[in-house]
Amino acid sequence: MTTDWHSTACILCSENCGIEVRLDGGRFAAIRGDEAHPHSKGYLCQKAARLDAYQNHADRLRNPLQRQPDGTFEPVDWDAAIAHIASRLKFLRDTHGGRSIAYYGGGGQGNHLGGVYSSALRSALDTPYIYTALAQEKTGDFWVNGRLFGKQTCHVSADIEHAQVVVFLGTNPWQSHGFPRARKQLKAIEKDPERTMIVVDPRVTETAKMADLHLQVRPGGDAHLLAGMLAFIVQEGLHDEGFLAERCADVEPVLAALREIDVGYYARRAGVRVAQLREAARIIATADSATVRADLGIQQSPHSTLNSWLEKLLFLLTGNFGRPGGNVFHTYLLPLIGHSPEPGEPGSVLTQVTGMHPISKLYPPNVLPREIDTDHPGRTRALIVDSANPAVSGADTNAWDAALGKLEMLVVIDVAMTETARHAHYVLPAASQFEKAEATFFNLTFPDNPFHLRAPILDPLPGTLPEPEIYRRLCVALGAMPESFPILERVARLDRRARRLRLFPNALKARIAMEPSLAPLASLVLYATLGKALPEGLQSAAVLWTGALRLAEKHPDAVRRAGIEDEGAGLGEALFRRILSSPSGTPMTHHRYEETWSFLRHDDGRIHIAIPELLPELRALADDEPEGRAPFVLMAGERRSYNANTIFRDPSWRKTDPDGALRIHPDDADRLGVTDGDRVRVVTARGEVQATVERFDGLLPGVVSLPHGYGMAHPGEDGERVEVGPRINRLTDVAHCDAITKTPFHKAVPVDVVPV
Ligand SMILES: Nc1nc2c(c(=O)[nH]1)N[C@H]1C(S)=C(S)[C@@H](COP(=O)(O)OP(=O)(O)OC[C@H]3O[C@@H](n4cnc5c(=O)[nH]c(N)nc54)[C@H](O)[C@@H]3O)O[C@H]1N2
Ligand SMILES: Nc1nc2c(c(=O)[nH]1)N[C@H]1C(S)=C(S)[C@@H](COP(=O)(O)OP(=O)(O)OC[C@H]3O[C@@H](n4cnc5c(=O)[nH]c(N)nc54)[C@H](O)[C@@H]3O)O[C@H]1N2
Ligand code: SF4
Ligand SMILES: [Mo]
Repeated sequence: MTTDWHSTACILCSENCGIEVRLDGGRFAAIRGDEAHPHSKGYLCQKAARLDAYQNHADRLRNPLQRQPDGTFEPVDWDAAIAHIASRLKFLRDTHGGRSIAYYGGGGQGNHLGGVYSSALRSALDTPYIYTALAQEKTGDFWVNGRLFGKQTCHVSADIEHAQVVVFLGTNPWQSHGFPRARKQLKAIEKDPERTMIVVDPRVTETAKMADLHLQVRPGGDAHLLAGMLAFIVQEGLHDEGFLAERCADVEPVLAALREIDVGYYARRAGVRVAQLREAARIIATADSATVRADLGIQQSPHSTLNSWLEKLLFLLTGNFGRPGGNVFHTYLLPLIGHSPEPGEPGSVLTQVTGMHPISKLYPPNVLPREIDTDHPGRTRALIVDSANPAVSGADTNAWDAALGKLEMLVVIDVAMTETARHAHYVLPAASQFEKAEATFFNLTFPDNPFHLRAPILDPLPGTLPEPEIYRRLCVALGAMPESFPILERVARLDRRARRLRLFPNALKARIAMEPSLAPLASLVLYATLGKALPEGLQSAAVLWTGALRLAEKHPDAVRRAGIEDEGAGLGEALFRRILSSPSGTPMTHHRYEETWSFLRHDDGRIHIAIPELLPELRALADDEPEGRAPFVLMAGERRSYNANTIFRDPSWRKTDPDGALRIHPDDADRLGVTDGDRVRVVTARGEVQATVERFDGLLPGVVSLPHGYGMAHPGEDGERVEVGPRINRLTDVAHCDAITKTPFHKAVPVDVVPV
């Protein structure tokens, strides 16, 4: 065992807390929080201790695999696999057009560095289609941001640390986190008599138990609740007229719609007492500062996109934006998302079968099974999946299984043999996130925003490759780029030796001017040139250079305030060097609050409060009926102590809840004649799963809950693969989703529960 501690990060949720690992051969002998990490400062939750179950388990991939006619997989060498995949994709592109090919994923909770290079592959394949999990949860939020602030990249986060009042809307940060050192911050708010926590959740969650005020909304009732709160604020004159006049446009249509609302009726429809609704609204509107943090509870439930708008109106109408303890914009080194024009505007490419438009450049997983499983000549015929497992995580497993089976070419790039990989023609083994350079782009904080480039702490498992190298080889085999760039490589090495990139930028420009088809592949050109001149193991960091230059150019003062010093273009270089030499991460920007206004992208510099497409849906709430009565409403996908998306596949990592229990109200359990440990069938029109009962009095009667992150198959002791826990998307239906974004309504699935 080595006694050295190696700096890296936990990869199990968007926080990517800094960790230090002590190794014993290839195993993680000990893990502790990294005090030097600018974001997490030593903080960890219980899941990080189990990371060895990600790094070392029976289903790690060690070879490219090719599916045989009988459905088994045989190892093939990398060159043969790359050559065959490229020739097949080239054939499909040249015969049916690039739009017959789609890409899915590109990064999970912490591995976003490789995905950046995938844009080069998409460009070589001539496809605009990128599907990701983000487009089944956050695109409603992004779309609303585009309307309010001018661009879908104007992402908003919550300044929880400095807020007097914090509102958690459909999120349980005690389990899911979603902001730095979540449990510590929750405890600090709970203890402080000057601060108030408001939780909106149909369930008595760990977070709700700490709240000053818990609004136990009925599932799917948030649009009524939020509209009711906003209406109360406007009708009582508690909205911030000064802020609206100074900073906003199109205010009147929104105020007019809110003035019409019967607050008492909306409270009843939401399932909360009107006095409680009023109290919550009054606290938010009269606080020194208030911030709203929302997540899946309002995003993956009925009225998803409308909910995202109303959620933002809550902090906008009360003036809690762009100031300490409110909601704020933030910087990024490289953006996770882009901006898509509206359907019909130039540059918007619809999907060919369902006619779906992109939001933030992303296409929603909910339409993909229908894009594949059809005779339509424009159907998707080939799919490349990287870092995702839609056969488990996509809504409607039956639809996915059928669609994946129809593809003419499915390539899965993963560290493990997944349920999606089982359908693949080729499975390509990636080095794990501890065996290559990695980074998260989930850096969403303001006024301080850090960045953490992680160096590999282990050699790649023999037979595996990092994703940028896989993409480079595919692009070379497709004939889209040369195998090497000898001159650029030499220039990069010389420059790096002189510690400053003097000649390289112009040499790169000249090379691309000579061969303009390389421009969209610039990330891979950087990888193949500058990357080789970077310190050992950090080749994939090459693309961060452009991010650092751009960030320093856009926000020079904020970069300097983060402690990075140099002049002109040198500032970006200095930031890049700082990133390369900070194993525990580094601050990258420090802003002043008044500077948030410079992030706004509307030409008039104002927030455009009204969203014409959503006003009718807001008005229609007045006579909107709850969805049809099934015996139960299932919240399909709770975050608990021992789930972490589908990242951990080996079930031995769990200390509790080994098979992902169905939580059910005791009265309902009694009525069904079941008790703790009994097995039940959960049934919908799309399928069924079995689950173990856990009586849970924190649920409303008639509402049941199953966890996310179960149902993956893992080899048992006899080598036989066994599915562990409920594979909940057997129950969900691709069609049960938001009209604008196609985000699934996972939090309100009508089900029946039947004793076994
Ligand atoms: N432990 C753990 N943490 C995780 C993950 C994980 O798998 N495990 N996954 C990560 C990912 S990818 C994400 S996106 C986040 C998600 O993080 P969260 O959104 O916080 O997690 P969930 O538990 O899915 O849902 C949050 C809450 O919504 C409530 N809810 C259900 N229906 C409704 C409703 O109609 N209205 C309201 N207001 N609330 C409702 C649920 O009771 C639940 O407490 O978590 C991240 N963190
Ligand atoms: N019913 C229901 N469905 C849901 C949810 C829900 O609440 N309810 N939650 C949804 C949400 S919010 C999300 S974000 C999605 C998440 O679902 P997905 O987008 O499918 O992502 P993950 O489950 O994180 O899967 C990550 C995959 O990446 C692989 N991986 C890990 N490290 C690496 C690496 O370094 N390289 C490569 N190439 N692969 C790697 C893992 O082995 C795993 O197969 O699930 C969604 N599905
Ligand atoms: S799961 Fe999330 S909060 Fe917990 S240690 Fe890992 S990154 Fe941090
Ligand atoms: Mo997510």
